[in-house]
Amino acid sequence: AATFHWQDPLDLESQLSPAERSIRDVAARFARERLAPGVRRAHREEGFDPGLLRELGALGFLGPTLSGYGCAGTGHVGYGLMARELERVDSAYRTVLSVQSSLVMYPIHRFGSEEQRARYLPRLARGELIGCFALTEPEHGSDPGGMDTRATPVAGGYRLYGNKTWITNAAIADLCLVWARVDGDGIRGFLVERGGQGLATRTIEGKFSLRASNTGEIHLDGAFVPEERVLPGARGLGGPFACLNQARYGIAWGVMGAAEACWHTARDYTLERRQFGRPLAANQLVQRKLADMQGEITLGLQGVLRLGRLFEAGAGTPEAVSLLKRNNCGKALDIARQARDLLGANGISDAYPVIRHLLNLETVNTYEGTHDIHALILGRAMTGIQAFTG
Ligand code: TGC
Ligand code: FAD
Repeated sequence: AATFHWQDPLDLESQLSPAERSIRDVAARFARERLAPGVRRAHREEGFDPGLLRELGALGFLGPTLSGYGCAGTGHVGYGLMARELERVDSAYRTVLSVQSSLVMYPIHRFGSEEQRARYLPRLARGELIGCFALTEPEHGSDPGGMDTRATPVAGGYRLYGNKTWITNAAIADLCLVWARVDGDGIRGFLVERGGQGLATRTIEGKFSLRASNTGEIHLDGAFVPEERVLPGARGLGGPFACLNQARYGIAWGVMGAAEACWHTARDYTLERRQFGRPLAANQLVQRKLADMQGEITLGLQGVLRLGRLFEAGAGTPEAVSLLKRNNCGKALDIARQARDLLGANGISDAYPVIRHLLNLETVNTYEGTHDIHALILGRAMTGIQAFTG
């Protein structure tokens, strides 16, 4: 007779190939042994160790779905499984994976020249170079199409003027992919190497969320970018949005890992903790909350698995990505809030991972398109009416 596993009610495990299970096992072990022991301190001290990139690179986790140039060439489901395991420890670690792989390596692979690919991808894949993706500006978050950053043509290239903010890895990146407007030529992607004049970065301090990740500002005051450092294949907003499709897909997997960590913690805690002479888990209200978590996580995982298979068949769509980025982030945030409640006072202590996940998920629900922006993307696809601008 078939056996019911409470952690995996629809048997996700049997839907993975042996190669995918082995990627998952490597990621889970790395997350458990290398990341988990230091995460509380990293969160408290807002610490990020750039050496982590080299370790991820050594595992073949950077740009994993890309082929050639030292990239592993795994499938989309394998990438999703990595994201889930890293985010089971902390969203900051999955963020590193997303930015380097989907937002920096992917555009160079897809839109870059052969010279750009050869120059950057192998070192990015090994984690020797750290990249960042600079789209958001102080006055343009959800509407990047209104960006103010300009690239002015000069002899041999361009000079960049403008400010980017809320950029993951800004202050530690060796290579910044800056999206800027060229008058008469639309939005283009510029590979800005650190070290030149006119580029300054600053860490944003005092975040209550994603504290184990570096987030910063980029100030461009005439930074020179030679013509050969402009991505030749990207024109218009379709360039950055193509990268976001990849990253949002990984996020939809990743947040399920954070949600699972909260669910399992809440289950263990309510089995152990006794009030009114019996375990908290003996109360119907508590069991209902645990069942809600189990249901949403199980469905969310099946959703991203299906989307990964669609991508692998060349049939993934941006709208399907929006559906699962939105659903899974929103559900993960709800689950973290419920889990925090079930832990009572202990729920606000970093002796347990729940409050950290809850705080992190507030960011993840916002970046890469907020929950409501994804609703509007889906609303437009359903009705044919765009409601972004009223
Ligand atoms: P819209 O008119 O819809 O489109 C403009 C052009 O872009 C194309 N396009 C897409 N192409 C590929 N994939 C997609 N998902 C695409 N969405 C749009 C579209 O076909 C069009 O092309 P063309 O050739 O016709 O010009 O543009 P809009 O200005 O109306 O934008 C609509 C909206 C609101 C959906 C869009 O601006 C949006 O998604 N806003 C959210 C902004 C966002 O997600 N920012 C993320 C910044 S990066 C980040 O947060 C990293 S966090 C770190 C981590 O990931 O871990
Ligand atoms: P706003 O766009 O000002 O939105 C504020 C509120 O208004 C939201 O609730 C939104 O849903 C709502 N809203 C906006 N427009 C509408 C509308 N038309 N209808 C209804 N509601 C609307 N960006 C990068 O480019 N690169 C990065 O690496 C990066 N990393 C990040 C890391 C962190 C820790 C954080 C917090 C953000 C990061 N971001 C990054 C920025 C992120 O993508 C933006 O914060 C996000 O796109 C939202 O933009 P905003 O913060 O300006 O909010």
